Amino acid sequence: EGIETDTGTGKGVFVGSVNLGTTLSGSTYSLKDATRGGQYTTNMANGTSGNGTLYSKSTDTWGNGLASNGESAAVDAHYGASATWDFYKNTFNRSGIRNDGVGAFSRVHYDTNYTNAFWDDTCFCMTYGDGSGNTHPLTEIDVSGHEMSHGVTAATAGLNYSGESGGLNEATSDIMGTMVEFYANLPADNPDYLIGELIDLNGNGTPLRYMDQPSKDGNSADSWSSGVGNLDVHYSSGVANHFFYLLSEGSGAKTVNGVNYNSPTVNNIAVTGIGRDKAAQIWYRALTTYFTSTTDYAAARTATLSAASDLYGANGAEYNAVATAWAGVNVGS
Ligand code: ASN
Ligand code: ZN
Ligand code: CA
Repeated sequence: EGIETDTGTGKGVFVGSVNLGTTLSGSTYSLKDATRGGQYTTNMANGTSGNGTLYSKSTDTWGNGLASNGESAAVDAHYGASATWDFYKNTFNRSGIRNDGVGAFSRVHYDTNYTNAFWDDTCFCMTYGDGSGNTHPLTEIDVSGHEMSHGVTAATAGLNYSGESGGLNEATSDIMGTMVEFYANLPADNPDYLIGELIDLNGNGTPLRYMDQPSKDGNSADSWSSGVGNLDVHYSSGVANHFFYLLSEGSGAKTVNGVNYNSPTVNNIAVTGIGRDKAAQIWYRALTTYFTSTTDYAAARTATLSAASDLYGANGAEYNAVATAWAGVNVGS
């Protein structure tokens, strides 16, 4: 019996109706994508150990958009992995998380009432819980991009997950997760500079994090101060998330894709954005060329300036915008 690469269709909880990379083996279709390093998606069926069971069936139509249909979260996860693969390949010519052509697999329905998602370098896999009440899975696309970007950071800079380097590690995941969301540009998930705006982890409709003004979450830092490295890494990340927003879009009030932002700066420093695509190139080059396990905010400033100089010229508009955006979050020379 033959094995062939196919294109299935699915309807996820958050991605809406999408095409999926699948495999037909004999008369059985599975969520396994040979075109992207063999990435596949498995069902943990509320378990917490092992690799789960590959999603397989006799038709190539998956999920119905409702969380009550267990395939719907699998559609989100499988599509999120494919969008993350395509984003890194087409934006940075990076072939997979380790740039070795090997795809990661994704596990859904991990545990019961599990309100998190995580990357694990050991299994080289992505895992999603079903959220509180097992009714709203954590499978939004910016979460997929966030978690898999932890794998990219581990394979490159290796930023230690504590102190200021930990904040930079988390921010790298928020930045690249957001870029994956913009790359996918799904009608069902309007791209924005908010993290996890659809999964409702807070239970009141608010996102987990806000890149334009991180303090809106009640915990994150908008700008650098000497104690910022003592915060949880998901809050010290605010400094770099804010830097990235400012570098992309500039300071003050702005509407992007119908979403209103307001990004204040230290001392009302005016920042003119260079666009998210150039900002992402600068961040990725800094991450993969200059950041190390112990990079702190001052070193991240130097690294991103070097990256901007490499990519767009010394003392060009992009270089100067990097300097101004860091000044706007109180990271100076
Ligand atoms: N979802 C969390 C994160 O990526 C998991 C963790 O604590 N690392 O930050
Ligand atoms: Zn993270
Ligand atoms: Ca988002």
